[in-house]
Formats: sequence, structure tokens, C-alpha cells
Amino acid sequence: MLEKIENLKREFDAEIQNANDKNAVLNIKARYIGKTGKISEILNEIRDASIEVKKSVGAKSNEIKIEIGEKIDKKMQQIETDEINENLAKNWVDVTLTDSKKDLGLNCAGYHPVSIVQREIEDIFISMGFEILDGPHIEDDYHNFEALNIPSTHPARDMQDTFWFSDKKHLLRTHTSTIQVRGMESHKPPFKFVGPGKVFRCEATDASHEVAFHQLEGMLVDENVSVANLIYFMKTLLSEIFKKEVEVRLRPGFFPFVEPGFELDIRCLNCGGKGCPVCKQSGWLELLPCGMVHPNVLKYGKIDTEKYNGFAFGLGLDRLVMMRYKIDDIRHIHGGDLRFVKQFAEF
Ligand code: FA5
Repeated sequence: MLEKIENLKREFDAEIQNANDKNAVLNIKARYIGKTGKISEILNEIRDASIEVKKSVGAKSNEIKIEIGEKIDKKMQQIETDEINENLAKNWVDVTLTDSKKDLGLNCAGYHPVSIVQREIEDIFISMGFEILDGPHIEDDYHNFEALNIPSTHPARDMQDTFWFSDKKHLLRTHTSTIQVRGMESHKPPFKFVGPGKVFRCEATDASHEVAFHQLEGMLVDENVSVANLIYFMKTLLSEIFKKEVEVRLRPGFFPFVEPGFELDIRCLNCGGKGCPVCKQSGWLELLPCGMVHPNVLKYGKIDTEKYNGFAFGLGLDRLVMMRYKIDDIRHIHGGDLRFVKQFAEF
């Protein structure tokens, strides 16, 4: 009987070695150590044998049963590992490789349309003797509101929904007019500068409104500045940008930091004035709020209001870009889609 067990073990070894898949292994397992398998058969055969035989054959059977069980587990693991390796070899992916076709912006060849137009405007103003100034995105209440004649109780604060920081003292600037305040702090009149940059407002987006957009501030302070000077600079700017005479209109506009204040609108170039989502079907696009600098603002800037006055404007840069390139939705501008940006590639 002991020899029978040894033979059985040899048979098993040969079979398990040739088994190539899980089903074959499970089949072998059932045939050798299953409830009605070969080991059980042997144990049944010695049911009526002597105690000594039962002891020796029983012990040997158990020993072989354990060994077979271990070999079966090992074989199963090996088959699973082989399967995984085979799968990996078939569906091989090198996660360390970057997609060479993917544009990272670096090889996108060109500037963003906002940068293109911003640079052009800067060049136009530089040619007219203006300086280019910059200012921080994170501002304090004083530079964004207070020094622009918008005290904390002023309802005009509601015109610009603001992202405040938790200290309630700092905010993301809502307009580039902050650069007026900083320019007056660093300059003595007469002076003239423009200040482009990103501004932030907490508002619902649509075809002409974004949460983060660009403005370009301008300020000129000198003796005897008039509205005629203001209109001259604005018309020069727009005809240079659009490379043709554009139709504009001036409407009275309220901004606490100018007096009188105007809204300079441009005939919508997207629809030619017929009405479209960009101009909200009005045929006109509000582009250039401007006005004569309010004396209170000059006083905050420590400028002698008896001697000096000036004008200021705050151009909506994204909207100008939209007019220039006939872009029908401002959300394309910041959407990050390189297929969009590449259309304007210029150096
Ligand atoms: C101002 O921000 C004033 N600081 C401008 C100013 C400067 C007036 C100097 C007088 C003197 P306003 O909120 O209207 O004004 O914004 C200026 C321009 O930014 C608008 O004409 C428009 O072109 C653009 N703009 C305003 N809100 C948005 C927005 N959510 N998305 C895109 N462009 C916007």
C-alpha cells in the first residue's frame, strides 16, 4: 500500500508538471486530493486493515496529501504569474514615456492672442510717450477702492463682485485702476502711463464675461488736459489696433474715480452691428470706460489739483481681442485649447 502511495505521488508529479492552465490544475486537485479522489480511495481501502497499517498508511497518505496540496498552490501561483506577464507583454505600456505629439505650449509656436494685442497696444502707447507700469494681482482695500474714491460705504463697490481673502483686507484686484493709484505714488506730474494686467471678478460667465480677464489701464496727468485729448488718444488707439477707422460712441458712464465719466462703445465687429451674443444683440460693445480723473483721486495721489488734471481709461483687453479676431465667445480665450491658440500664432 505504501508503494501504491509512492506511485501515486510520482504520477501526480508528472501530471502537475504538464498542467498548463488553472482548469487542468483544479482537475488534478480533484482527482488526487478531492473528497472522492485517489488519496480518499486509499484511505477507504484500509478501512478494515490492522491498526499498524492504518497508522502507517494513514500518516503517509496525509503527508502526501499535504505535499500535493502545496504543489497545487505553487502551480496555481505560477500559472497566475505567467498569465499576468503574458498580459503585460501583450498590452505593454511605458508609463514613463511622454506623448511626443502632445503640445505643451512650448512647441505651439506663437503668443496667446491677448499677449499679441497687449504688446501692440503697449507699442502704440510707447510711441506716444507713455510708460508701461505693472501692479500686483493681490491688492489691499486702499488701492482697489479707497484711493479711487470708493469708500467702504459706497454702493459702487457692488458693481464689482470681489474675491476677498479671509483677512477681509486683501482681495484679487477687480480692475487695473489700482495701477493708477500705484502710478501716482511713484510718479510726479506730468506723467502718462498704461498698465495692462489680469483682473478678477466673482461673476457668472457668458459669451462676453469671464471671472478672470484682462484690462489695460491708462492715465495721463498734466496741465490743461481736456476731454478732447482723451478722445484723441482713444481714437488713435482703436484705429491703430483695427487698422481702420472704427465707429465709436461716447455715452455718459458712472465711475467714482472719474468726473465726467464716459463709456466708449465700439460698433460690434463680430456682427457688423446687426446684433449677436457678443454685443448682447445691441450692435455695440462696451469697450473703453474712461473719463477725467476725479479731483479726489488726484488728492489721494498727493497731486496739486489746482495745477494738474488728467484723464484715465480702463480698456477691456479680452473684448478688444474678440473684436479684432472675431471671436464669438470670451471663454475660448482662457479655455486652454491649443487648437484655438494656434490660430493666432505670431511672434
Ligand atoms: C472698470 O473696471 C473701471 N476700472 C474702468 C475705468 C478706468 C473707468 C479708468 C474709468 C477710468 P468696468 O467694470 O466697466 O470698469 O470694466 C472695464 C472693461 O472691462 C469693460 O468695459 C469690459 O470691456 C471689461 N470687462 C468688465 N467685466 C468683464 C468680464 N467679466 N469679462 C470680460 N471683460 C470684462
